Amino acid sequence: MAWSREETIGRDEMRQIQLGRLQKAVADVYGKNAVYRKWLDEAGVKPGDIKSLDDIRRLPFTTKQHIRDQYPFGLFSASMEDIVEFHATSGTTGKPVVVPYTRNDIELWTEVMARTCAAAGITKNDIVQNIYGYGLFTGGLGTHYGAIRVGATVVPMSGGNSQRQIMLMQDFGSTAVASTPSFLMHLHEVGEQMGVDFKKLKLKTGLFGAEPWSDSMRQAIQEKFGLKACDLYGLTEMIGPGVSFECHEVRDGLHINEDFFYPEVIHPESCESLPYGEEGELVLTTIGKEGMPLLRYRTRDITRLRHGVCPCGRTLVKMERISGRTDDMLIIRGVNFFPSQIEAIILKRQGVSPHYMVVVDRQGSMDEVEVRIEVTEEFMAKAGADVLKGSEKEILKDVQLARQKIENLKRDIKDLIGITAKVTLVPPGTVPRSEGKAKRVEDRRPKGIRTGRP
Ligand code: DLL
Repeated sequence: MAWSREETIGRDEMRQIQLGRLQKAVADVYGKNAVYRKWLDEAGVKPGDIKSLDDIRRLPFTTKQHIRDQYPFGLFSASMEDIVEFHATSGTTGKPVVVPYTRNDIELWTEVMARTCAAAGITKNDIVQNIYGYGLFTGGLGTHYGAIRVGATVVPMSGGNSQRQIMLMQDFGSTAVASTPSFLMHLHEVGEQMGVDFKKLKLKTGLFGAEPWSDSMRQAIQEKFGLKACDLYGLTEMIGPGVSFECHEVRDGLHINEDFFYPEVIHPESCESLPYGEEGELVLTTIGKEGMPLLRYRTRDITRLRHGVCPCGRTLVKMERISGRTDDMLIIRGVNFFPSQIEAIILKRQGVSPHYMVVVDRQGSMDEVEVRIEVTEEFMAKAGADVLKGSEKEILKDVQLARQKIENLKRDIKDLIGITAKVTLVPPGTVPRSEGKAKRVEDRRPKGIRTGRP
């Protein structure tokens, strides 16, 4: 069942709501923020020029760099006395992006996250173990607000503390979990060492996002934990988690909260708007936010949009699961690929685990790719035992098996992506783990030649 009426209204009514809110958003930034007023003046657009939704194309784009250039408060449209909370990106590649929330923004966030929780099937009968980080990262508090709004009991764990997470998951009988998919896979490893069978726990729902994850990863999580995994998308600049969500009934694309975030898809190079159904970069405009409304924000995330009524009854426009980012995209010897494609390959093969790292380097004028993949504990234990036994025949068999695995993985990578990569099998636990988003790429090439993109 949908949480709010707006999730199931007709197209005409939605477009009317969107137009009214878009007009207000443009008038607000023009009237309340000197930087946006300058940008709009430069683009030759006045708030009164927005007469239809198509007029959004007349507005200039906003990029992460634009926000960084105004660090920390230059793009705020509300005064400090109306701001009640800050969040920010981690800022690993420079100054963080700081986002302010007014009371109404917190209300909007709570509303979209309540929709998300309800769509995943979370109710007041659930105990939600919230593993997203609390603090400046938006995952923890966003999920917290939404879960409380639907009446669930929140266990505000934040990230890390794997053994404690598992202990409380067992003792409290958590029925839902909210986490990055990579961290949950890590918990499974730790749990296995503790002798925990996660399938016997009460978990039945999972809210996963904050990083790209494949359908194979979804299947692996569902099998290992015996739960239903729903995707959840968002970004700090917009609000945090809650831009779009999957319904547990269908899980085929994410419903966009388009009454608050107006979506477009553009060609990442020509910046032309693309029709529904075509893949490109997602661009979002906040229509309803007060602290820092953003016009046509370039997310760098790649997806496509779809209209239509979902069998769950929601009429909200859907976006496909994110296939990668324009700026994460690796271009190796002219071939474009996303590291997440490697994950799907690994998950199909026995004896290796989905902990991997793609290392890109340049030898002379050639790009070289190495994919480091962890073997499973079982594989390692058997090989170790054979060495101890000193059985030459068995050791030889293990080596042959490892070689075969490497060849198979190399072939899979070549078939899917078209590049010849070096595959190295490494012992379990040696690929660095992250408590938040997994870091999958180490690009050692000089900066200018990494992706060929600005
Ligand atoms: O990751 C907000 C969030 C928290 C979303 C918890 C979902 C759950 P940022 O740290 O600003 O915000 O990172 C935003 O993460 O532009 C995407 O590239 C990526 N991302 C977020 N959700 C997904 C997802 C949070 N479901 C960036 N699938 C976005 C793929 C995702 N990528």
